[in-house]
Amino acid sequence: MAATAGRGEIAGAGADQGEIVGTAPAPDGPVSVIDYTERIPNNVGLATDRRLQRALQAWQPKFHHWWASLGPSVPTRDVYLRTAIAVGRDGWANFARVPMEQYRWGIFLSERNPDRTVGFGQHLGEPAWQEVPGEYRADLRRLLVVQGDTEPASVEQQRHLGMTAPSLYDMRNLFQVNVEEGRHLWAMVYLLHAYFGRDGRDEAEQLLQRNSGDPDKPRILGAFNEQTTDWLSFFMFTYFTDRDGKYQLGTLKESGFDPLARTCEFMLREEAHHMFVGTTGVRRTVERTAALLARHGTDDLWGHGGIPLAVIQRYLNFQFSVSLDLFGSETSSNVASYYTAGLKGRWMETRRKDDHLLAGATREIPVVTGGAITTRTVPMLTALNLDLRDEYVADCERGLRRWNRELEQAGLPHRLTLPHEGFNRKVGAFAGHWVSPSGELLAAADWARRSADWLPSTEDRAGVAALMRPHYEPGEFASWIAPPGVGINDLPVEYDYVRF
Ligand code: BYC
Repeated sequence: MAATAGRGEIAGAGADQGEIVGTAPAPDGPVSVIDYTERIPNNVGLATDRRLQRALQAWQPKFHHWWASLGPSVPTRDVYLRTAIAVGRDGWANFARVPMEQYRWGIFLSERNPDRTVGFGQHLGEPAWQEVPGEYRADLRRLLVVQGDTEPASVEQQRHLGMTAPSLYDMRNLFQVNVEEGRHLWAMVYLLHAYFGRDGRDEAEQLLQRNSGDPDKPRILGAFNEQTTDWLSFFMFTYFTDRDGKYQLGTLKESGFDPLARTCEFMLREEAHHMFVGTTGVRRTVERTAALLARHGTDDLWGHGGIPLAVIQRYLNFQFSVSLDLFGSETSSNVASYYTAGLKGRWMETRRKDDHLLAGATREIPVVTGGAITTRTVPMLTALNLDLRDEYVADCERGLRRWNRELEQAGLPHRLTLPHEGFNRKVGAFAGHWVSPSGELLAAADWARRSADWLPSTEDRAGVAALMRPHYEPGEFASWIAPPGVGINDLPVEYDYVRF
């Protein structure tokens, strides 16, 4: 029987001596096995393209240098990590203890469907492109660069979190997320090198030269220059910001440019773990807070080793609002031309029951005019950023329901809520306006007076920081977070997932 993602087998003599070798666990779907004998593991036949191979091999030491200087800062002996060994539907993950610096980052594309056609826009029904159409070269390169830029940015933002991990289990999950973001960078760099010649190689260099928060060479998108100050921000980041990644990758997976679609399809499988880390990380934090709140009858939980629910809500407000900015403006001529050209589709494009052209379609978008939030009708094509954002918000609500169940089960009346879409926005219709979490349009002075109730304050961050003490004994967990129900890959929660 096939292993499924997240339950892959450990090659070698067991969890302790396992190494990343061997074939995929017997799959029941078609697989394409990744070649780990190559210096750059890949399933794209790199060995047959000497020029490309040489170019990527020249980039590889720069990547390793970047990882060593801006990747995880805690020194470890090895970490229990999963690595992709096959890209088919089943049996793609292999778990083993790996010294982090020896992690095998590689290039993995989902299998090619030779019958695939462009699913939307003016090229609807034409065979999917195996090369970059000349007229779309600049737009495609831009999409790859923006996507690629976020991946190393998040590793940089999370660099020091290992120092204060609430458990070895959580530390391992952090490192798993980090190595996979590193691999996603490889995914974009491969496409840049393989399909964009010299420009692509230059862009690949730049991806390592911009750095999160750097005043001179910042990362491209706003949220990736914010600091991930502590583990609560990390869980909120993996819940809200990685989820933007899931939705953006979902639209690029529909691309008419087939190598991009196949790349994103495989990235999305890895992304599922990042969603898991965010959903369960926040859930376990809320679980502990709910238990303490019920026991002590007060939300002033600092002295009891927990994070007040009001602080969790403020962290949530912040991360949700900066993640909404990542969708761009509600009306965008960029998104209209990406769609019409067949470069970037909608979420679940192929399942939508319309003409996939959207020429005459319209929709309402929010606008702020005359001191009020109203709507205006615009061509659907220009509103596709909002279409995607709506899908994202609906998904965010689902996680929130799970967190609120923890409060319900503890017999508490409190509930977490998503703030209004206009709250704390820097991009789009609400930028430059002051909107409360409940959607009230405020004067600047009112905002200045009240925003400390809605966004994490310096004191909140200091209180959370004071709780961030490392817990490096197997099975030990920090006071502010409940342990998970199960361990990784069926191992016990007490397993020593990271060794020093
Ligand atoms: N910050 O026409 P507009 C992930 C720029 S996360 C700064 O409304 P458009 C991950 C915009 O570039 C997913 N600038 O925007 C998560 C444009 O500039 P130009 C990353 C911004 O183009 C966690 C101008 O403002 N992938 O994978 O329709 C961990 C006008 O904007 C921002 C992608 O985003 C901002 N927030 O949409 C690891 C997919 N927003 O062209 C990884 C690729 C907008 O005038 N990117 N601007 O110079 C895209 O599809 C689009 O570029 C965007 C923006 C959705 C980002």
